[in-house]
Amino acid sequence: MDERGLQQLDPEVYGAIRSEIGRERDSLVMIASENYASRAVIEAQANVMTNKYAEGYPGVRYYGGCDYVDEVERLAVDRARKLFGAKYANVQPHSGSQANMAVYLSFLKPGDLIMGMDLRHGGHLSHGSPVNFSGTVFNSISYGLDPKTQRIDYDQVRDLAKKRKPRIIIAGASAYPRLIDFHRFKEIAQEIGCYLMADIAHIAGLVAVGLHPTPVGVADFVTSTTHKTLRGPRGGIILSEKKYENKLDKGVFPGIQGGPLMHIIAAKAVAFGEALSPGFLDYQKQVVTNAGVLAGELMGSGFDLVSGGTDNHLILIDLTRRKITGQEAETALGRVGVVVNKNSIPFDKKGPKVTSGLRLGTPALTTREMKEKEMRIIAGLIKRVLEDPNNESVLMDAREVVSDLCQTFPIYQYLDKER
Ligand code: DSN
Repeated sequence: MDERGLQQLDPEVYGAIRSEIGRERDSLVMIASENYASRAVIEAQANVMTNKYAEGYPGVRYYGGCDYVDEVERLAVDRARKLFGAKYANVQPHSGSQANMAVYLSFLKPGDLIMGMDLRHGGHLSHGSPVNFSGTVFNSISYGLDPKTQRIDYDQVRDLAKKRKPRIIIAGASAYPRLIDFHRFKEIAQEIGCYLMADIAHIAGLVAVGLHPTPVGVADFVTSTTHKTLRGPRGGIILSEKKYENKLDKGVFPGIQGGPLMHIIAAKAVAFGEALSPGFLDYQKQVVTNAGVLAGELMGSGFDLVSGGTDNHLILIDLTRRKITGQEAETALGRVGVVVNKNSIPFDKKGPKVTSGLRLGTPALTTREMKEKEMRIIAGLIKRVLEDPNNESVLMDAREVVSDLCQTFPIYQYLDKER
């Protein structure tokens, strides 16, 4: 076998990866769903377990040679259960969407009615959007936010659920800056006799340390990704009760997946171990503090925020009253090295490719150990850029501020030694 390293064997791919390392280091990553995985997580996913087929579950596989992959899957499951206080964990879903798909297909029939938050109000594609499998395999209806408070209108959720009687209600979001009351959702689900699924992909890290009320033990099913606030490898998990174990296990494999990605499961185990360590609470506290300070500074500078602030790791700026669209704002900030994404806001008059909103998050900046002081600096530069996006001298100054911050808060220094 050719045992040359990547740099020698494939300089093109190696070059792109080196460029990506540079991009992640030299910019302020403020996409609310992104983070920097630790060295240990990255090392764990770049391992020979990528070679191993392991259809089935630990101890009951359809392939020989599974002793060591069994070991890492057991570790991942045990740690996930401990981290979230769950009776059951499945760590095999390749992604959050796969986790959601496995739940739906385990407990619903094609054509059944599902009910999630409207994508345009902050929901997720896999919660019933018509352009996603969840809205084509199943019939779907959606609840939205209260136009005044821009928070979940639980009375509307209840009225809609009582009228339309979905088989499952999905509580969870991709762009909702406020706490979600899973108990209120559970009451509604119980009232109409349907399942409740909580998708905590965005807030999993906060939930793990108790900074957001947990849906575990409240919702029938809890799904998540592992790479956002949880800071693990890209992937998904399902948490639930013992009574649903058989159906969920079969729903994932053979239901929707074949061989699990055992190298990723090894990295999930590492990430759950990191999340169980005491430092993780401090990290999550700082994520929330940073988001609060950033929100306060932006509002102090005259920006409108959806719902008037944040309780979690993300902020949604409403640009309606400004002379700039979400798309233009994303581009302008991108030019100075602040990486964000345009995002629809509730009742947005602009389409999803333009939008009137900008979503910002603090998980990645906080991993770089930035704190309140840096949030104030960043809020100032966002204001200057968004108010004068075509002024080259404003952009040049902002680029310098970004560069100073990136140098003061370095990341992935160990990769320099691995050229
Ligand atoms: N696309 C992810 C996000 O950015 O929130 C959700 O899957």
